[in-house]
Amino acid sequence: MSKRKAPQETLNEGITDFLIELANYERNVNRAVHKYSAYRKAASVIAKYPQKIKSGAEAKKLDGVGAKIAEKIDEFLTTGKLRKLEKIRSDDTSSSINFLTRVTGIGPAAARKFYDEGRTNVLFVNYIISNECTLFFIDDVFHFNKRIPRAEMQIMETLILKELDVVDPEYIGTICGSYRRGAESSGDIDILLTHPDFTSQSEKQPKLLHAVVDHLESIGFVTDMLSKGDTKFMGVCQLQKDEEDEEEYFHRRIDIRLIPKDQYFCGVLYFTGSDIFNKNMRTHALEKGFTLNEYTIRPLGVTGVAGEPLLVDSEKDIFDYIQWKYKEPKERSE
Ligand code: DCP
Ligand code: MG
Ligand code: MN
Repeated sequence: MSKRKAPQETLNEGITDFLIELANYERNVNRAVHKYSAYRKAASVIAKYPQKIKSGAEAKKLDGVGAKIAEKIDEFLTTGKLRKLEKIRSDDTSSSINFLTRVTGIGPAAARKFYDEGRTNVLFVNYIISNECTLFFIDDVFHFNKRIPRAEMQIMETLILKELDVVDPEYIGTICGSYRRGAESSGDIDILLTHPDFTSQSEKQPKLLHAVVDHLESIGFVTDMLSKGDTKFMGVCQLQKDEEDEEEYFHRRIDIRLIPKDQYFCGVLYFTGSDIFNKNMRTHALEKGFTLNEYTIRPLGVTGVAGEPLLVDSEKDIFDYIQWKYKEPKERSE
């Protein structure tokens, strides 16, 4: 996508490249998310700057470029390289960790853990990743087995909905799962996402999902990727500690699904669960002559063949079709 940018955007490529390399180093090796963001921000304002930068002082006038970065720009402009980067590149630990993050698609925390465990074999790491959190040390670093307190879920919900709006105010997002049912704690974060541009009749729009994931990654919230498809992302996230917070937040499992607008409410109903409630509701739907799944509700003909999907504009519509009393998410444990 960025291949065909206007020519002036490559004017300062030398500078933006080294800033991004430094950003990745800070995130992947030092786990310094704020430094990572600072370098990213500087790279992004410089990429938009329409002239060739001739000095650190000139760059420093831009919002997001501070004294330290200006100094590095001067060094780069006079010597054509950066001692700090040369050192990083020749360092064993940082190049191994960087390598793992690039090749396996895992994030910095996991990469560091793998490295510390002496497991730098990419195939091995891939194997572990594909068997998701079955190994003690993955569990140890991510705390996947620890439930997420509701208060933390609420902070994440606020953050996610706010950031969705930043990417595009037209997104609609709902945190489903046990959280939506009012649970005091949740096992993971289940986000459903839709956008008016995406319906079951339109083409696939993986970009709508990836834009959100990339953004959540760029602010340091999404830390690791376990799998990324056109409509489903599975990964790891972590709230950043803020000045007033006493303790660090754990890594948490996060699932994001992109759903066509016309199938959104069937999706929300399904992913709100519980699984037992879903099963019971389906059984009831069948008794009333409908087949219900995570995508659609369809009437069953006398021969048992499902017809066209019915129009659904809310969860309540689905209850109405099957003549069932509406149940609030809180009442959906079974
Ligand atoms: N679901 C289902 N059948 C399954 C798996 C999932 O109906 N076999 C639906 C109901 C679940 C929802 O998807 O509520 C989300 O799945 P989770 O495994 O995340 O379950 P919960 O969010 O309900 O519980 P937890 O707090 O453990 O995450
Ligand atoms: Mg869940
Ligand atoms: Mn889930």
